[in-house]
Amino acid sequence: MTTVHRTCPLCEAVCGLTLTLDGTHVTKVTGDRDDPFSKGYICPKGASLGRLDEDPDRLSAPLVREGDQWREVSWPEAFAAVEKGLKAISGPERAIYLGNPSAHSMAGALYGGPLVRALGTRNVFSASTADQMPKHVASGLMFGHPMTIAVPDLDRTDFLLMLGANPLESNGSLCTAPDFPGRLKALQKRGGTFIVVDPRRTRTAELADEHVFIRPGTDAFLLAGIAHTLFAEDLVSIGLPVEGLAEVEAVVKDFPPHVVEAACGVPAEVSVRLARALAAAPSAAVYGRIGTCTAEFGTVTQWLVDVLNVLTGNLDRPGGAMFATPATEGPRRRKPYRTGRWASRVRGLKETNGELPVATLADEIETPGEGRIRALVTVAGNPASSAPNAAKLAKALERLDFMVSVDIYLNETTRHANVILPPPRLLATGHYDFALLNFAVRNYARYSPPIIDTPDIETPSAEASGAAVSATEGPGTERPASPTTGNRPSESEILARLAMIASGYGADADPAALDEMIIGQLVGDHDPAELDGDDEAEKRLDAMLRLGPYGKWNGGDLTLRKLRDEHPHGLDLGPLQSRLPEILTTASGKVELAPPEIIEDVERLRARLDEAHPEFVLIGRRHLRSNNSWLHNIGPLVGGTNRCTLQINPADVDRLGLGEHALIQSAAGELTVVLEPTDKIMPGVVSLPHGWGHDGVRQRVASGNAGVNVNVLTDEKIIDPLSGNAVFNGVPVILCRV
Ligand SMILES: Nc1nc2c(c(=O)[nH]1)N[C@H]1C(S)=C(S)[C@@H](COP(=O)(O)OP(=O)(O)OC[C@H]3O[C@@H](n4cnc5c(=O)[nH]c(N)nc54)[C@H](O)[C@@H]3O)O[C@H]1N2
Ligand SMILES: Nc1nc2c(c(=O)[nH]1)N[C@H]1C(S)=C(S)[C@@H](COP(=O)(O)OP(=O)(O)OC[C@H]3O[C@@H](n4cnc5c(=O)[nH]c(N)nc54)[C@H](O)[C@@H]3O)O[C@H]1N2
Ligand code: SF4
Ligand SMILES: [Mo]
Repeated sequence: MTTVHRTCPLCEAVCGLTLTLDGTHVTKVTGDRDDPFSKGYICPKGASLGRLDEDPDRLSAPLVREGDQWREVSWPEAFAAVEKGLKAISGPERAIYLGNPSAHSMAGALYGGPLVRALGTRNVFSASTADQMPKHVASGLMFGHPMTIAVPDLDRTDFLLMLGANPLESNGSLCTAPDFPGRLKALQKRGGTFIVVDPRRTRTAELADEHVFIRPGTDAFLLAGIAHTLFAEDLVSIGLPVEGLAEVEAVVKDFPPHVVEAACGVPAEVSVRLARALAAAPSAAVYGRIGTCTAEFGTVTQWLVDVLNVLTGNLDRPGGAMFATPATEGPRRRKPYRTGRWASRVRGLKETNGELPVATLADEIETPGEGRIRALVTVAGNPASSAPNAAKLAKALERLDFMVSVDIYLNETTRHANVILPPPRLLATGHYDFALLNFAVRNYARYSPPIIDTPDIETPSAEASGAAVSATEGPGTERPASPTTGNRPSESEILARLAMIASGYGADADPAALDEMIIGQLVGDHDPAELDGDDEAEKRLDAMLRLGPYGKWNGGDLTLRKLRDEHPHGLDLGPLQSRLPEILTTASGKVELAPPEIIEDVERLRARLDEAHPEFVLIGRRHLRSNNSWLHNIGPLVGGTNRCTLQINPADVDRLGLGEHALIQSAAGELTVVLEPTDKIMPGVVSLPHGWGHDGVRQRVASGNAGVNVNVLTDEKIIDPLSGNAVFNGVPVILCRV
C-alpha cells in the first residue's frame, strides 16, 4: 500500500486528496488534511475518484466508427484516420468545441489555444457560452480583461448576498473555495450574515440567514432596484477611480423597488432592506452565479453585481469582492476589451472572447452555403447533452463529414464521431489548475505530478483484441481488451498531435516542436534549459510559474521544482490583496461603470418591466453527487434514486390535477417527466436538472438510469445578446396531464 496526494479535478473547489494505492489500484480516498487551502475537505465525488479512474466503461483504446460499429485501433492508426478526415476540409469549414473538463485539465489550458489556432477557423465553441460568458463580458468591459473577475472575499466578508448559486451542491463556481459550506458557516460564526436569492429553497438557502424567492430570469430587476435605492438614499460610497457613475445613476432611476417588485416578485421593502444592509455592513460582497448567468439578461445582471460592489465601496477591499493573484498570471496589456470582432455566419451573433455561441453550433452545421461547418473536433465536451436544443444539435452532428472527439467515454456526443481518442487514466496525468486559481478566495498553488506510470486501466477481460463491438452494449457485456496500442499518449500529447495534424504537419510530426516554439516565445531572454519537468507540459508550467507574480524570474523564488518537491500538499500564498488600479486594462485606466453596450441593453430590460409573465418557467439545478452529464456511470454516486425529476410546487400539481407524471412542452420540444412535488420551489416555477437523458451511450450504469434531457426543452433561439450565452433559466413551458 502506498499513499499519494493530488488535487481533485472534478469541480472548481480544487480539494487536495489523499489516495491509498494497492499497486495502481485506488483503495481509499480521503481529504488531504495537510492541504493549506482545503484542509481535509472532501465531497462524495472526490471520494469516488478511484471508481471513476477505474471505470471499466472508460475507453482504453482509440475507436474508429464504421457505420454503427466501432473498431478499436492503435494510436498511429487513429491519428492517421484524423489526418485523412481533416485534410479534406479547409480551415473555415472546421470547428472546435471545448467542454467543461478542459477548463480543469493541463491539456486544455496548455494545448486548447494552440489547437484552436492550428485548425485555422473562427468556428470556436465551448461550454463557456452555456455557462459564464456573461461574467467574462461584463468584467472585460468594466475592468479591461475578461479574466479580471472579482470573487467574494469569503473568509473575511461580513455580509454576502448570493444570487443563483447553490454551493452546498455545486461546491462553488467562479469562486474557488474548497469547503464552501464550512466557509459559509465560519462567516456566520464570526457574526456575519449571508442571504440567498433563488427561486428554490436550496440547501444553501436553508443554511442562510435569509432566503429570498425570485422569479427566474429577473435578478437584473432586483439588483437595479438595489442600486436605485443606494442612490436615492445617498448610500453610495466609492473608494476607487471610476468612470460613468452619473450614467449608472441615470439608468437605474427607472427601477425603483416598488416598480421592479411586480417584475421580479421580490417585495419592495426587501430590496430596500438589502440595499441598506449592503451599505451598512463593515464589508460586503454580492456574488451571482449560474442561475444569473444563463438567463436572458445575463450580462446586465453580472454588470449590476459588480456595480453594487463598487457603489458600496466593496470592490477590491478586504471582505468585499476581490481579485486573486494566481501564480501563473501573465502580464496584461492595456487594450480595451471588445466583443463582436466578427459574427456567426448564419445568425450574425457576436463573437465574445474569440468564441461563437454554442446556441448556434447546430445552425452552422445545418445551413448550406460557403463556410458551412463540415468537420468538428470536440474535447472533453458533451454538447449533444449540454447545449440548448440539444436534440437539434445531435441531429446536426450526423451531417458532419468528419468528427473527432477527445473523450474518456462513448456518449451522446462522441457516438457521432468518426474517431474517438481517449486520454489515459487520471492518476497517470499531472494536474495544475491554471484557470480556476484565477478565481480563488485565497492565493494558492498546488501541482500534482502523475502518480502512476500505467496509463491504462487494467481490465481482466482476455477476449480477442480488435474485435468489433456494437455501439451500445447492454449492461453486463464484457468489453474486449484493447489491442496493443504502443505508448498511450497523454491528453496533452493527443491535443498537441491534433494541432500538428490540423496545421498540415501530419500524423507523424513530433509535437515537441510546438512546445519548443511556445516556450521560446514565453521565456524571452531567460534560458529554457533552466526549466524543469518530465514532459513539455511540465516545462511550460515551470516557465509560467517562474515568470508569474511569485516567480524566480520575477523577483520571487517560485519554480515548479519548489512547488512540487517542497509543497506537495500545496502552497498557501496568503489572503487576497487589493490590486486596483494596477490590474485595470481599460482605456481610461479606471473602472468603467457604464460601458455603452451595457447601458444600451438596460433599455431592453426597461421594456420588460410591464410584460406579462408566462404561467410556468423552467429552471435547472445541480446535485452534489452528480457532475453535468458524466458521473452517472459511477454506481455508488448515483445510488438507487431517480434524481432526474421535475420539482414543482404542490399547489401547481393540485391546480392542474397532475399525477405522478406530466408532459412538459416548450418552444423547442417536449418531454414526459416524473414529478417531485415540493414546497421548496416557487409556484409557477419548475426545475429539471441537466446532464440526463442518456441515450446510445456505452456506459452500463448510466444507461440503466437514463432520465430525460432537459435540453430538449431549452430554446437555442433565445440568448443573452451581449454574451451569446445560452438561456437555461426562465424558459417558458406548458404542463399537461398524461
Ligand atoms: N439545461 C442546462 N444545460 C446546461 C447547464 C444547466 O445548468 N442547465 N449547465 C451548463 C454548464 S454550466 C456547463 S459547464 C455545460 C457543460 O457542458 P459540456 O462541457 O459540454 O458537458 P459535460 O457534461 O461537462 O461533459 C464533459 C465531457 O468530458 C468528458 N471528460 C471527462 N473528463 C475528461 C478528461 O479528463 N478528458 C477528456 N478529454 N474528456 C473528459 C466526459 O466524458 C464528457 O463527455 O453544460 C451546460 N448545460
Ligand atoms: N455536484 C455538482 N457540482 C458542480 C456541477 C454539477 O453538475 N454537480 N457543475 C459544475 C459547473 S459546470 C458549474 S458552472 C457550477 C455551477 O455552480 P452554481 O452556480 O452554484 O450552480 P447550481 O448548483 O446549479 O445553482 C444555481 C442555482 O440558481 C438557481 N436559479 C435558477 N434560476 C435562477 C434565477 O433566475 N435567479 C436566481 N437568483 N437563481 C436562479 C437554481 O435554483 C440553483 O439553486 O457547478 C459546478 N459544480
Ligand atoms: S468539492 Fe469538488 S474538488 Fe472537492 S472533492 Fe468534491 S468534487 Fe473534488
Ligand atoms: Mo459550468
